[in-house]
Amino acid sequence: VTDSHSQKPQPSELVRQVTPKQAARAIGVSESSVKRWCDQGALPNLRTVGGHRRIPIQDLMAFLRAKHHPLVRPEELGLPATSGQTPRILDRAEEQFRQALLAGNEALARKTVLDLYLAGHHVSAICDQVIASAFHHIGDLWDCGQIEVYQERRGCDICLRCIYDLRSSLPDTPTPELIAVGGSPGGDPYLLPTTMIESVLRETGWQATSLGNDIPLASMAEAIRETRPKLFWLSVSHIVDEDAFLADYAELVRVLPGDVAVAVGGRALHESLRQRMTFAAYCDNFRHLETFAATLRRSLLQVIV
Ligand code: B12
Repeated sequence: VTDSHSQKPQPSELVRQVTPKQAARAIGVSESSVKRWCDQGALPNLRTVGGHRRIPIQDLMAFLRAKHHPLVRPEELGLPATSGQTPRILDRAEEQFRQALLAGNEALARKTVLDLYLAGHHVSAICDQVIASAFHHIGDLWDCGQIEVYQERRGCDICLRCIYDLRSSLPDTPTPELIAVGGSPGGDPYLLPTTMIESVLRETGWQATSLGNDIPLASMAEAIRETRPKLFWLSVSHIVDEDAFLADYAELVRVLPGDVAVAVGGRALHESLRQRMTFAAYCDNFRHLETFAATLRRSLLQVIV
C-alpha cells in the first residue's frame, strides 16, 4: 500500500481503497467514528507505508451492508451522486430502475442497484426482480412501439455498468479453488444474463468468470480445459440453428471432465430442446441457480475438507 491515494475519484469506476475521511463522508459519519471502527476490528483496513489507514472498498461495502447503513455520498467512492431516495423494496425499485434506464439516468440506475445491495438483498434477487424484470418490461414497451431502439440499447450499456458496480462491491471469495465459468453460445447476442450470473455466483462463494456472449461451444470446451472449473453455466437466449446447437452441445458434454457440473438456463431453452440435452441443473431464474450453486459448493467443500 502506498500513500498515493489522496486523489478525488472520478464518477466512472469504484475506487479500490479509501481513507477514513473519504469513508466518513461517503456514509455521513465522523472521521473519528470510522477510525474507531477500524481500530476495533469492525472495519477491516490496511496501513500505508506511512502508517495511515486505508479501507478496501469491498470491506467498506460489506460493513455497510451488514449494518444496513446507507451510502449518503456515493461520489466519494467514485459513484455518481444522485438526488432522491432509492426505494429499498425490490418491487418498487424495479420501476425506478426501469425509468432511469429509459431516461438515460445512469447515476440513478447505479445508485438504485447499489442501494438495494447495501440494504442486504441478494444479488440474485436484485438481478431477477429488478434488472431482469425491468428488461422484460422494456422488451414489451419496445414491442408495442412505445420506446425507441436507442433507449433499449443505452439501457443495456448502463445496466452493464450497474452489474460491474455490484461485482466490484462483492468481497473476494473465501474459496478461490471453486472455479465457475460460463457464457452464451455462438450466435447469441445477449450479454446481460451471463454477466449477471458471474456476480450471482461470486456472491455464493464461487470464483466465477463470465466468458461473454456469442462463444462457439467448441471454444467454451477449450476454456473449460484451461480453467478446470467445477461449475459451468450456459445461458441461452437465442439459437440460430437448433440441430446444430444440439450437436455442438452433445460434443461439449462428451469432452467435459467428469467433475464439472453443468447448469443451463435462458429464454431459448424450451422444454423440447432441454429434453435432448444432458445437464446437472436447469433453472428458470437466478435465485434457483444460486440455490443449486450453494448446494454444490457445500458438497464440494465437504470433499475438500
Ligand atoms: C436487450 C435486448 C436485446 C439486445 C441484447 C443486447 C445485449 N447486449 O445483451 C439486442 C439488441 C441484441 C436484441 C436484439 C433482438 N431482440 Co431482443 N431483447 C432484449 C430485451 C429487452 C432484454 C434481454 C435481456 O437481457 N433480458 C434480461 C434477462 C436476464 O432476462 P431473461 O433472459 O428472461 O433471463 C431470465 C431467465 O431466462 C433465467 N436465465 C437466463 N439465463 C440463464 C442462465 C442460467 C444458467 C440459468 C440457470 C438461468 C438463466 O434467469 C433470468 C433472470 O430471471 C428482451 C426482453 C426480454 N423479455 O428479456 C428483448 C427480446 C428478447 N428481444 C426480442 C426481439 C424481437 C429482438 C430482435 C429480433 C429485434 C430485431 N428486430 O432486431 C433482435 C434479435 C436478436 C436475436 N438474434 O435474438 C423479443 C423476442 C421475441 C420472441 N418471441 O422471440 C424480446 C422478448 C422483446 C419483445 N418483448 O418483443 N435484444
